[in-house]
Amino acid sequence: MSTDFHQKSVSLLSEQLAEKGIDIQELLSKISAFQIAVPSWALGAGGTRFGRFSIGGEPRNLEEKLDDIGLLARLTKKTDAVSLHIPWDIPQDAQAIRQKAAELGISFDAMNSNTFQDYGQSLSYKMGSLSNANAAIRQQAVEHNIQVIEIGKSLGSKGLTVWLADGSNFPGQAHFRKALQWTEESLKSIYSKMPDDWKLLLEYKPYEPNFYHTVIPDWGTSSFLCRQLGGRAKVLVDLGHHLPNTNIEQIVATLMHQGMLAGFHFNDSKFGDDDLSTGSIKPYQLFLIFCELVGGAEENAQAWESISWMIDASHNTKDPIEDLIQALESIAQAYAKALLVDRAKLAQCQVEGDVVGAQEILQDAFLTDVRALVREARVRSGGEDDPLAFYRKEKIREKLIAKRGKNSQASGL
Ligand code: PSV
Ligand code: MN
Ligand code: MN
Repeated sequence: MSTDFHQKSVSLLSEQLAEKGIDIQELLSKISAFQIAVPSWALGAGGTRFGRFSIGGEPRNLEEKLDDIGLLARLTKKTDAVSLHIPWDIPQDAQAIRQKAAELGISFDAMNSNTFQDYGQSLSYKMGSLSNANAAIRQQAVEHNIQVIEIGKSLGSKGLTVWLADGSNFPGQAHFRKALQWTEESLKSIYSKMPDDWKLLLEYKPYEPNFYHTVIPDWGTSSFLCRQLGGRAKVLVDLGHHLPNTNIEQIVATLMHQGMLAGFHFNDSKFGDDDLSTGSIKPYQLFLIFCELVGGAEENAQAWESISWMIDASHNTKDPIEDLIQALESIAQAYAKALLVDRAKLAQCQVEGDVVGAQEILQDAFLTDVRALVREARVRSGGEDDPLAFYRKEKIREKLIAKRGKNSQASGL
C-alpha cells in the first residue's frame, strides 16, 4: 500500500472516530504500548502425532531463537519478550543470553516447566508428575520446577507457567481427590521457592494427553489451587484449552471479577487444542474476549498491567515467522476494535433491555476496519508498515535456510 493511500485511510478513520468522540492519538498510544510475548517453541515447525514437515532455516539453538524474535520485534513492534520452555531452552551461559536479548530489546517473559515428557531424568512422568502417586516422582517434578525458577532468575524473568499433563486414561487408574491433594502440595512447595516479585501462572486443559480425566481440567480447579497457594498464583487462560463452544469471554470476566486472571496463551482452534494462528478461525470471539478485558480493566475489576500476554502456537504447515506476524496483527486488531466499543451506550442498552441496540454497538466496533490504525501505530513505533510483505521481499526465510540449513530443527514440540 502506498504511503499516501495509508495516510488517507488514517485521516478518514480519524474523522469517523472523532464523530463518535474517540481520540485517535490515545488509541494509537494504547495500541503501541500493547506487547505480546512469543514462545520459544513457536519458531520451529511443530507437528502432529502423524508427522512433522521441516520449514528449513529453523533456529538451532537459543541464540538463534532470540534472533528470530528480535526480527519479529523489529518488524512488528508488537513483541518485546520471549517465553522459554525448560529443558528445551536451557541457556549454556545465562549472562551471555541475557546480554544478547537485551541488545535485541527482548526481555524474558514467564518461564515454562516441562513435566509432560521424559528427557533423560531418572524417574518417568508416564503416570504423571506433580500429582503422581509415587512421592519420589512428585519430588523430582517439584525440583524441576525449582530449577526452572532458578534459570528464570538468572535471566530476569518474573514468572513461572505450569501446565500439567497429569490425569488418567481409564476409570480406576487414578484417585481423583488424592491426585488433586498431591498437586496442591507439590504446587505449594514450588510456590514457596518463588521470589516475592514473581507470579505463578497455572494453566488448565480439559483433555489431552489424557482422555478420561485431567487433574486440572478447568478454570475453577485452577483457581481453587491458586487460592491455596497465595496472592501471586493466578489462572492462565490458553484459548485452545476449552471444549467446543465454551464461552471463553465469560470465563475471562469471571476470573477478572475475582482478580484471578494471570494471563493468556493466544491461539485459535476449530476442535480442541489445535494451536492454530490466533484470529484465523474465530476473530469475533477474540474481539469479545478483548471487550471483557478492556471493560474489566476500565471498571477496575483487574488492572490491565497485571495481565500477561503470550502466544502459544504450533505450525505444521506455515512458516512460523509469517504465522507469528499474522497472529500479532490479529491480536492488535482485536484489541483496537475492543477499544472502539461505546461502553457507556452499551451499559445504557443493558439497563433498558435493548438487546438489538447492544448487539449493534458491539458489531459497529467489530466491523470497523482498524488495519490502518494498527499500521500507523506500528510505523510510529519504528516498525515496518507491512511486516509480512517486507519479510517476503527481503527473502528472509531463504537467507535463514542458507545460514542454518534446510533440515535444521528447533527444540520444542
Ligand atoms: C499444553 O497444551 C500447552 O498449551 C502448554 O502451555 C505447554 O506449555 C505448551 O502447550 C507447549 O507444550
Ligand atoms: Mn498453553
Ligand atoms: Mn495447549
